Amino acid sequence: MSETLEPNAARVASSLKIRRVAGALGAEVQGVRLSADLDEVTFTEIKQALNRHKVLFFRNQNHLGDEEQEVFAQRFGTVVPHPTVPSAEGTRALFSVDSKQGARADSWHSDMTFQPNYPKLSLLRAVVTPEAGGDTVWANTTAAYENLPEPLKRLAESLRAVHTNTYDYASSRATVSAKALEYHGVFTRENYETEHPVVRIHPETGERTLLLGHFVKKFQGVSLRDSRRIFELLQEHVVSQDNIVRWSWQPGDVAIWDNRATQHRAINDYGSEPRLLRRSTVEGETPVGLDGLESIPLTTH
Ligand SMILES: O=C(O)CCC(=O)C(=O)O
Ligand SMILES: [Fe+2]
Repeated sequence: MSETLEPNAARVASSLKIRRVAGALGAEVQGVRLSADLDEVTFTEIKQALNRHKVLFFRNQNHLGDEEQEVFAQRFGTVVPHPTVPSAEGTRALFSVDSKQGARADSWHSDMTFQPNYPKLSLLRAVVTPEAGGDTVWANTTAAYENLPEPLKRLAESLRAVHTNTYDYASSRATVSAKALEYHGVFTRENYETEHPVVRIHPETGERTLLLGHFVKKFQGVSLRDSRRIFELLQEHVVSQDNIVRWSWQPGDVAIWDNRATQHRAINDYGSEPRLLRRSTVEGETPVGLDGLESIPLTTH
């Protein structure tokens, strides 16, 4: 890893404390009050830490309401709404992860990869958390690529995947609640499909990273049956136990992740308890594969 990603230099100038949470990725940042007018030194240090640790956690950000979250997220770039799920009431582009609305997000994905320039970064704030459970886990898709044996790296590099928002949500569930079905209906009310390289080059760190997750429908030029097998083979390397970090939420916590270098999912172990988080997503760049070929939108809107 390049020395320029080390946060030590900037640490002298700001009061940030960075504590790694797991071996593979993830760090808790202490000593900062997130807001739109955060000084440039601290903000730069946060962005450097994000490139290095992939997901950052901030406790006790209870001063952030919906409005403050939205303006802070804008510091990172253009904040984009979800294309099919209406934004939370009274907000410009906040996405509600609300258990009462059937949103459980409990399978591995990167956000909105069914779009060409899917978000580079997501910012999630806990509003209501269950007494126990409802954690979120993230996986490091850069390490997943790096740790593949050479022949599997070559296989991944040769593949292009079709990502869709109308993925087969119900296939891994014995039962699906009426609320979850209704939510899925809204999520899929318009079809978005994009062809992405399976290995993309991260535009900021230059690292290679695996671009998979539950929006993958198939690989181009490969049967559905073989696609499923290849997907499982590669995806298992992403989500292995030694490649993840887990965060146990308290109200006022904020997580910011590099959506180009991670996947995530919620742990659905809190029954009917309420759980509410609010997410901002910041527009990303269209991925480029190792052959220089960009992602291709397969649907028009
Ligand atoms: O509910 C969670 O923990 C994660 C939700 C999610 O996938 C997201 O906010 O992008
Ligand atoms: Fe997500």
